Amino acid sequence: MSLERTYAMIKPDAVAAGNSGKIIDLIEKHGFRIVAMKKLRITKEQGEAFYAVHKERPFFNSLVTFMTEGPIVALVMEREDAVKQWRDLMGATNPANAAEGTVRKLYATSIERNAAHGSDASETAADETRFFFSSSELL
Ligand code: 3AN
Repeated sequence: MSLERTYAMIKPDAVAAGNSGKIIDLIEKHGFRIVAMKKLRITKEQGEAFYAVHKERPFFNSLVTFMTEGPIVALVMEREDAVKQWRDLMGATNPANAAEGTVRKLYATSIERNAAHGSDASETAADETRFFFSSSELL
């Protein structure tokens, strides 16, 4: 299988709790190459645009408020089967259902404050990457 890229975020809860380094360590230990990485604070407008697919969901406003409450770490990462491998390493959306050893089992505190984001498909990963990074930042 060929190399694939995915887009990841370490969410404000995990950054504030001082867990970003541990999550980056897990990412590298699982064979991902970090292509790009930066710490930033998402604006309300960016949050609404990024999560536009969830606009009609009851948790939309709360999700945008959470994602803008403090800095995140945005990453582009590469390995074989990257989209699925990162989603497996993150674990289930609800940490109550997340497998042992996953990022969300280790560091999430609720279905909303769930420590990490991962693209759901290669095409989404490309869109989400463009949202946060210019091509010259992909190394
Ligand atoms: P995932 O991040 O596992 O792909 P999505 O895309 O269904 O899950 O949800 C995006 C984000 O919305 C989640 N990471 C979580 O922060 C939030 N979220 C999802 N479902 C709920 C829910 N039922 N209540 C509150 N927040 C939710």
